[in-house]
Amino acid sequence: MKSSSSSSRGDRRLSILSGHLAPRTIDKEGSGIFCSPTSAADSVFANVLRAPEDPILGVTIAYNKDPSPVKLNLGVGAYRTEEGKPLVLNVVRQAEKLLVNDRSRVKEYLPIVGLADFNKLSAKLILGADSPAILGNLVTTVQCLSGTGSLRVGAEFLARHYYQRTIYIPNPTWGNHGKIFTLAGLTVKTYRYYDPVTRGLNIQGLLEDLGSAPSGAIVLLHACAHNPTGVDPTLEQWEQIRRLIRSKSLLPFFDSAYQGFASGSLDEDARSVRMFVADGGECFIAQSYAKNMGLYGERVGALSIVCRTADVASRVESQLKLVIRPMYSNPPIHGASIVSTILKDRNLYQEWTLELKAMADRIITMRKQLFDALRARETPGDWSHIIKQIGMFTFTGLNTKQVTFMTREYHIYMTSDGRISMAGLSSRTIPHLADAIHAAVTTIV
Ligand code: PGU
Repeated sequence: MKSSSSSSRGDRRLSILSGHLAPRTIDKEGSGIFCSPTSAADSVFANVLRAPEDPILGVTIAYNKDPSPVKLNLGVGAYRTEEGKPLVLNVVRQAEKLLVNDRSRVKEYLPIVGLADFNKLSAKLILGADSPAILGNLVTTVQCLSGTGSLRVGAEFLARHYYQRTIYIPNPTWGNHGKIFTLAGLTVKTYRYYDPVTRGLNIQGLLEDLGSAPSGAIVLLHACAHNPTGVDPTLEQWEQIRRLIRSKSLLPFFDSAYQGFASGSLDEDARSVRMFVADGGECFIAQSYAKNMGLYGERVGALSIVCRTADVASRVESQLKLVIRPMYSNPPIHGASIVSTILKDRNLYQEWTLELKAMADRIITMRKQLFDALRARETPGDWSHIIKQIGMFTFTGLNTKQVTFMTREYHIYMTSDGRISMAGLSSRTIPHLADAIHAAVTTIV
């Protein structure tokens, strides 16, 4: 970059002042922008405000700064072993070895929609191998950047091609949902979901709110293991929700970030989605392999759009490409290759289901142990929701002040809404957490 002081063409420059910005000099002939010698106050970004940390990922940043040897991170939803370590699944290591040893593999660009095998296998995984929608070519699937990227691509497509701009998301929901859909250009509204009194589903409120949504509105549904509440509808309640959604021509958009993590069974956890696909109506599904294959940082996921005809599905796909191409051109190859290697090999697939079940079971064991530990301490309150809730999280009911207290006094890190990641616990750390919860609820109201 040229510096204005070193140039002899100062007379040919136009000086501008924009708001609080420092003066800049612009070459009249348009050959470039020349910055003045800098001090922090002169920066063209001097008026940029510091943004707060992310409410979920920021918890890890705070945790990393804490020197305490007893610190515990229950913020981010990431699986840990009994030893408190991140886990790379055995099948993932095996698939990676196969990939490395296969000299025919190259690092060329993938197509805009990603790896074809991966897309087909992902649709099968969520919809079922014998799904009539797949057999009839009614589904278009594109590989995206994990669950978040899949949601965003779906949202951008809807904002461009769908007549209704309003999306209803549950209250509460994963903190990023509102931001993803708003930035894509949709209007976000909420529907009642959780009842803090019963610590269960507010089915009445949910049906009322969706019942008064405008025809065609989009509805975000968590396929299973609702984040943050751990409260899922029963199959009968799903059926009620489905009937209402279809009768009002609402458009379901499933977020499936925890398939296999709720019950330990991939098919069981896909039942809600399959119920909606079986009725022949349209439906969006964002899948993530972050949790169920432990591929967090590989950013591997898929967006499937189930349409009414094969022709519509292929036209939708052609437009998805126009969404993706200017955003990130095409997705990364490695994670999707791992997933497709596992999904298409009978033995690896079988081994994956066992490893997945073991993770789900360990989480369930942690629920039981935490519940027992609180009972043993005679901690005031009914803690049965710890064993009733499903998936990676417990929505404890602890308030922000109690959470702050637990972080300050016990070095336990969690999101301020009182959500704890059960996957971050081990038999060794449960007594510490139970002591902290006991102290929090008996000290702070
Ligand atoms: N949808 C839901 C419901 C989620 O809980 C998450 C991750 C995602 C989508 C996105 O996951 P991807 O990694 O993009 O596949 N939620 C976790 C992870 C941390 C975060 O907020 O991204 C959580 O702790 O809530």
